[in-house]
Amino acid sequence: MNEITTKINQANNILIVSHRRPDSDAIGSSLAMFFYLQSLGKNPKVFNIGPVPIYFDFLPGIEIVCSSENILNNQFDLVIALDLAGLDHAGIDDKFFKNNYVINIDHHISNTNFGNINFINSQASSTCEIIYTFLNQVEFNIDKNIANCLLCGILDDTGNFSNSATNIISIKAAAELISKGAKIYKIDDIINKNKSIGGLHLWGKVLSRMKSDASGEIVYAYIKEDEYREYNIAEEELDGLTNFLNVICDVKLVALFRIGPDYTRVSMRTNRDDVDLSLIAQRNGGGGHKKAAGFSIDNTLSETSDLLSFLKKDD
Ligand SMILES: [Mn+2]
Repeated sequence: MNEITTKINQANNILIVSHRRPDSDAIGSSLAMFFYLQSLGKNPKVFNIGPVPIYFDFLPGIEIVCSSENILNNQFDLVIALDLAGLDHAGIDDKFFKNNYVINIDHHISNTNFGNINFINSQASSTCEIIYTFLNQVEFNIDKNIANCLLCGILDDTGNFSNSATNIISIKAAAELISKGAKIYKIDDIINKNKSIGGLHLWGKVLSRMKSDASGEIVYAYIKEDEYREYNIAEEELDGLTNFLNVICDVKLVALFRIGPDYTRVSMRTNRDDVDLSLIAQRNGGGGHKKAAGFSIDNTLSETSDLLSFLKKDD
């Protein structure tokens, strides 16, 4: 922790970067760090390759998130990577990280420790929780903007304080963030109630495709990315669908395949304590947590492909 504050004190131009297809934790922690650095008189910038879901527009500071790689041509004294389990998740050339001094702050158990300083706490519910603890330790006075950003990440990564990542620190942090002005009901409206009719029609189609393996323990479904266009919806409308599949009881894991033109992305969830999805993800070149993880395949698949083979490698 001291090492981190020393490096921040020495730096002026600082780039904050998180993972592509950012979630509440990536964006919330990035913006909270941005406001903190700005209050220290630094010159911080936030980069995310995107796409940044439009429903994050309510977050204070969202307009400063830059998705153009041109920003990477600037000189930085320091790069702070947040919620970024591995360099390949940033969606940019690894060289950028190799050429800069990197502080890596994350809660993914699969984090590859790519930073010059690695502050990884896989017990933390979220990167936002880690940032909250950090700001308290440096006795920084959290304001309303930072409180909203941090609570957004904590609320989403804990599944509204209900999943296995939920811990006493996240709940205490939430209470304090609310006392600082965070609006929990507004955050919940934005991150959990952001679908359109067309989006739910597509959810229905994907749900109707659910299949299970012979044992009935693995349940999976797929979506083809051109269906977003067919239904005239943004990709982010499918956010939450993998969590929704995870309401099925007595299964080992659920998975959603997002089939693109030259890649396929797989997200997995489980409720079982004896299953470690981060291992399945890592075997396929991905990462994540024990109960929520994902990976990408470098080619497109068809609905008749052996989707199950990617999930069963750990057996
Ligand atoms: Mn996270």
